[in-house]
Amino acid sequence: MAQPALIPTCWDSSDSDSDIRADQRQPRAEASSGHCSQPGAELVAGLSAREAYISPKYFYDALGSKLFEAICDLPEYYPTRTEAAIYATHQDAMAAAVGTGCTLIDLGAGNCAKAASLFGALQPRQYVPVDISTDFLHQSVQGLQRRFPEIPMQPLAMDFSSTLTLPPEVDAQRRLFFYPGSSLGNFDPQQALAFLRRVRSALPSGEGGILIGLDLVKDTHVLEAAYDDALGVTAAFNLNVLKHVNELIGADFNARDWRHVAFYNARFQRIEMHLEARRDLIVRWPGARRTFHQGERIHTEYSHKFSEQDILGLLEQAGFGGCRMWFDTRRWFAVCYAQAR
Ligand code: AVI
Repeated sequence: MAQPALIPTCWDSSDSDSDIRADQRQPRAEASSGHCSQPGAELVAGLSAREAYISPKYFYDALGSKLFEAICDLPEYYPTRTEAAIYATHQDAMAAAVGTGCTLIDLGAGNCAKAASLFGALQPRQYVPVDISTDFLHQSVQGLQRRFPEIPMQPLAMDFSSTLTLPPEVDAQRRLFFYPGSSLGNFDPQQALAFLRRVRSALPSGEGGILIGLDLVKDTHVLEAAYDDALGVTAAFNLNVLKHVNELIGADFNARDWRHVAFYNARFQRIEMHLEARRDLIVRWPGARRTFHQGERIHTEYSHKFSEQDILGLLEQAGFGGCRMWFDTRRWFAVCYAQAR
């Protein structure tokens, strides 16, 4: 899920530098939604909130995208290779369920590798990789088009988390939305449902569907190791967001003052990632500053984990039916195909 570096445009500034007092702080907002149109305003709102937060979309500057690729290679981070094994093992059964000749719409395509691994089985009539990162997308598609000259490709650079209005170049027939990687888990449950409903409304009734990869609930030690690896790559990925925020809004975070915290919250079935202040400190950005006390945290990401029932319930509520699921041998990860009802 590569995302572009965002450019600071504006921030909510006060006339003078002032500490943010508890009674002035905003309520906790949904961490993974970009509900402010400007990154500066959104970041300042998050840093000024009573419980500070930074949306996980700010992980993905150039270095963050490389660190995420490195995470996918870590021995502890099982989701990427587990999902790939499910596609390798079950692609014929998936093609039998989906049928060949679909319009394959790949949400958050990145390097397009997961979708490409299914081209042989699915034989799509058109491939539509969608990603917010224009340069990365066009580079990936160029290489892919050379390997698969017979498949028409229509890359779309857009932020599909806010809209799924597709241009007329995207074939309306037999659309299959592909959403791998358990990225749905980075939304809050209500946002996840709203997102699936948007996907559903981009499909005509009774035609087309979604193929989605989701990480399953499992042993806490396995989950926590995946988000707190021995080499500290996930810690670097989390801390890198501070460097990116400094670039975006001119803040003066020092990554050395913060520690990576990741734990499984069983009540909400989610990994939570935070950055915790190592000492009392002040962070400044143009127009404001904030005191963080030792041990105070900035929330950076949720990664929800699902049961089979959660997946079926979510898809059902979003207007999908006829679900088929495939698993790896340990049942750590699920790939689900569901049709538009
Ligand atoms: C992109 N997303 C599905 C990853 C996840 O597992 O939630 C992001 C990630 N965060 C830390 N490690 C990986």
